[in-house]
Amino acid sequence: MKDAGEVGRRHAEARDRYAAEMGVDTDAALAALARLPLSIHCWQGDDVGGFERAGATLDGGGGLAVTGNYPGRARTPDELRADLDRALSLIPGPHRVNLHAMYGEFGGKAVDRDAISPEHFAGWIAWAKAKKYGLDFNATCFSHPEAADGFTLANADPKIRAFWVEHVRRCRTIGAAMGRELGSACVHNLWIPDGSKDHPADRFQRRAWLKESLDAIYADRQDAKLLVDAIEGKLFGIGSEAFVVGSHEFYLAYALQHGLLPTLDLGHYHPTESVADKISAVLQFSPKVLLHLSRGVRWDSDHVVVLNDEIRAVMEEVVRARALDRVVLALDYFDASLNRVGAWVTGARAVQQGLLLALLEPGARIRECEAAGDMFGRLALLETAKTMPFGAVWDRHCELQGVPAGQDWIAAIRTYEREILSRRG
Ligand code: RNT
Ligand code: ZN
Repeated sequence: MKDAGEVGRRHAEARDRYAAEMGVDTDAALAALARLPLSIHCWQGDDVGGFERAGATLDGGGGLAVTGNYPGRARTPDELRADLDRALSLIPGPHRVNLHAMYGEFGGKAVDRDAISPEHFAGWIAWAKAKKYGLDFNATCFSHPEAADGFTLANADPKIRAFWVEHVRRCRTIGAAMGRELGSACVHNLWIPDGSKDHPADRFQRRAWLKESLDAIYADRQDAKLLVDAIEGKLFGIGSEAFVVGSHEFYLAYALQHGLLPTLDLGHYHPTESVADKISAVLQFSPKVLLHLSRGVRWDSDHVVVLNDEIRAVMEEVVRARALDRVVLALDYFDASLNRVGAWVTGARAVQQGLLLALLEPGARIRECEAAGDMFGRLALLETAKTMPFGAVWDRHCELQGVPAGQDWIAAIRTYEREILSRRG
């Protein structure tokens, strides 16, 4: 641990420089950062396996590819919770944990997706309550025999559509129960894999079925104080290269028409398309937007998030749009080739650092330049902002939030690996 005095001293110096050179109040930036929760996805901890069948991992169904076989994957709910606790102790708060329906605790019984209920999540809710975490939730419409032909809510078979409608309806009830128990609205996000490898003869009918299924699902009224609904579109997946039923346009239109949040996943667009640019467009029409923070490498590969230009641009747009209370931030990636607790912490801290950088941007001054037509001034200010002592402000944030500053979190993860993860068979 860095000596507290040193972190404070360095921050005091940085604070003076930000105030004098950028017209930025670092304390105000830290206060804003400390208010914004980040929803941590449980599925990085076990390679999107879940607890329905012992030792299950993603079996292709769903177009999500998890690669790698690094030792230490969580095999039980208790292991996953312990790993999450360790990760969250190294990530500045406030914390939320994002669960998928496949992570229910079924006590060794086979409980199919159309039969799950809040009791199967009692262990998660009790844990979250004790630890003061919020919970978010997702229906799991993949890795299941009824999804084997690649279609769920847009399946040609009405019985299969009804099965998945029932699953998602139950998931929304479970989400509302989480919201009620924890006193904080649960965000339920719906993503389905439906699509096809090659060009279908009839795109229209598939989308009509999906619309019909969604209408049946969202006809159930849930209290907005307990449950917030989001829907996530996508461009393509493995096995759905030519056609995805739930495309961006489909879900954006549906969300706006029905008052649901559109979910924008950083991996779900053409690689040259900017998700950052979409934020100020969508927020003209939707009160809020859910961001799935991920990192594509050449494709929607779901690599661990790092502090790259894309993350920075997204966070800049959130801050510049004064939309900090209009975005829901959630991690969404899965890399099985490295220490999974390290993957969580690396990505979460990168997101928060991107947000802090954006909050430390000399916003008022660059707007003045822009209003005066001084484009050189705007560019030059943004460039000089890049060499400001951002790290000193970040370390102060960590200290204030009671998590390790600097590099100390790396050693904590190595210790956990030595003592816990490496002992798992
Ligand atoms: C898939 C979507 C979706 C999933 C999670 C596991 O392409 O991004 O959000 O990653 O639900
Ligand atoms: Zn996603």
